[in-house]
Amino acid sequence: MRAPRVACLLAALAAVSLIATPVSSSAAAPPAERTIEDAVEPGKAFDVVSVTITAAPAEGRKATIAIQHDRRVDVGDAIDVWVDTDADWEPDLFITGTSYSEYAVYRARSWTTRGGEITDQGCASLKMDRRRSVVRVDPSCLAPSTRFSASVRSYVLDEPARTDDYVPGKHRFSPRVLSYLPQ
Ligand SMILES: [Ca+2]
Ligand SMILES: [Ca+2]
Repeated sequence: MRAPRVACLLAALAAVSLIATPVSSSAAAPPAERTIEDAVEPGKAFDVVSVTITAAPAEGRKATIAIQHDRRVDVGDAIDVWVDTDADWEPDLFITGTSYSEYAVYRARSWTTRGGEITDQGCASLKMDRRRSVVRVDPSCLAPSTRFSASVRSYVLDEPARTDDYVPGKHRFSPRVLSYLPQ
């Protein structure tokens, strides 16, 4: 009689810990990485199929926003990325670039208004290569940051606005990710 009861108790404890662990950790801190899958859409000019947002490995290092496309980058392909670094769901940085890796970085005043250009401050960079566009960003370049989120628009210069692909959506941020891996 005793052994089954102990086994039963252990199973119950295991079940409780399985339930309790993810709930408490997600309430305390966001994950260090998230991937947002996006539909394959032939009607989009420079289709995005996923965006993976990853914490910087340590203070002073860069976090990454890796955008996967369904084809190789070509002349005229372009990327806009908004980043919220102070966790108020308002854009702080705006990175815009065209193939293959010409880009500019601005402070963002809103989703549609840029502040000053800060490309030479090393806050962020963009590299478009084969099927990937990768933004590397210093989450704390404007102010100390603990979590961040991103929003992506891909498009082709001179193509109509309806062919733009927004992930996770137009003027919408991804769920938050840690700015830095816990040390
Ligand atoms: Ca898509
Ligand atoms: Ca913000």
